[in-house]
Amino acid sequence: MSVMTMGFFPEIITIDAGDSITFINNSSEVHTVTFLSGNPPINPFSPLADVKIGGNVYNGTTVVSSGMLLPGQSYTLTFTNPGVYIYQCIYHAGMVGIVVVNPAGTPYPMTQAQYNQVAYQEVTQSLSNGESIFQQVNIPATPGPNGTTVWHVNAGLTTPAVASVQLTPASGSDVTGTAQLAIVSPGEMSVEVDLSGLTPGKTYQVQIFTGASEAGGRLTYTLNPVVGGSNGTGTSITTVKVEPLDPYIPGSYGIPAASWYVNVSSGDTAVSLGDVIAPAASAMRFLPSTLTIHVGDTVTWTVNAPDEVHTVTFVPQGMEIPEFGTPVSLIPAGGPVFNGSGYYNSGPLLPGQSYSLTFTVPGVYTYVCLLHDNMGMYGTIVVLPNGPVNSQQLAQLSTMLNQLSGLSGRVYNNSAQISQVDARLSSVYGTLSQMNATMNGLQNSTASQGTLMQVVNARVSGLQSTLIVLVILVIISLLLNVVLITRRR
Ligand SMILES: [Cu+2]
Repeated sequence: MSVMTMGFFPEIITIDAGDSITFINNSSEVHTVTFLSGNPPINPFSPLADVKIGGNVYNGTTVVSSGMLLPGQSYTLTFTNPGVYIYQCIYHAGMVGIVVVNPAGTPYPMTQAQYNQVAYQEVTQSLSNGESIFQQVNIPATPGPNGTTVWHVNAGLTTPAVASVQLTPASGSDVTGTAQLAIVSPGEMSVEVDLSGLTPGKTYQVQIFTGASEAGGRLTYTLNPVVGGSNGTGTSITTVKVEPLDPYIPGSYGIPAASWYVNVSSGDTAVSLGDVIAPAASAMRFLPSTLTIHVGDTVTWTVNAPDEVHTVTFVPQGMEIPEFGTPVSLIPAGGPVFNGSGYYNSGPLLPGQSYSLTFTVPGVYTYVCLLHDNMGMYGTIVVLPNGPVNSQQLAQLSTMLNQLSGLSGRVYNNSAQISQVDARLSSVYGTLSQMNATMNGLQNSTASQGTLMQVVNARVSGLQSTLIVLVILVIISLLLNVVLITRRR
């Protein structure tokens, strides 16, 4: 998989006090489900991020956290008190969701099936946004020293931090419109609000709250007001200062996937409002994935995603790819000049951070992200010699490229074989469970046969006693007959 989306789906869910929610990690990444309840954020790189905090009941005031949820794992929480609760994944800045808890007995706005539909739409939308990432890769190379070139590679890439919000009428008004949010530079967000159905000459306040439009929240940004024009429309554009999504990741500027809503009001009355839903999608790839350069050139990798951490790691032949988290994976190694062999590692690159290597030896070099190698996050640098390439060098190069494609072919074959084995195993499991079911059935039928036998036995013995009684009766009547016959004589 090359595109991954970051969010909780559905982004907003409304339940009643006493209800439970099961959060399932349906991804290849690790996540947490963490309710901070206004307490300070947890450092994603501290061990506290990985451990479960609190029980499985949330009263709205304490910190509860699932700890590290591996792919396929789930976490269930029961909500005891009405309120609007924001939760997040500690590892992925901006991965935020909302639970609205109404008093027990309040009718539900949606069924589970409807929420599933909303979740499907949100995921589909963000994944199709994600596909567009591959069209945006276009960073020009820049001149380096002594006639060399500095090339740029995106280590992962996320959809632009933008969100489009539909504003729907409230309090019986006719005011509709849209709000467009966009991070325009680190620390700056621009918001354009376009409204119609306004009273000409009237001034409307526009604000962003943290919470959910159906349940209220806390004022976060005040935007420029909108004045109704003669045709009932109006616009305002505001640039506001924003904080990083995660204070522990300074470059994490973005729009949270959920937890904001835009509120248009007249006096104290809300006349139009809408939730900001901005699930981001990331390409878990090095873009461009293959780059051809010349000896002496430099490659600079930059993490262009507010919510991801990657590494750029060259692992020499014969060495196993290190597991992320081990010291060898975390400590930068190799220095700034790549001489064609050996272990080179950027260490974890946070959002906005870069890593550069200058290549001095012609060759074909494959590198990997130690966190996302399981998703196929590999890249290749082809280093050509300077000056004209002779036919022998070209032949060597094509041999190396062939070997490389052979290797990747083998990897694909292996994974295909593994999935075949998986399929066979699951069919064996299926057969086993069928056999179990048959065995159970057999046992049941044996048991019922036993019961039948008992019934038959009981009947037979009943019949036997009846028969004995009958025989006795017959004997008695015979005797009586004999006696009568004897008397008649
Ligand atoms: Cu990565």
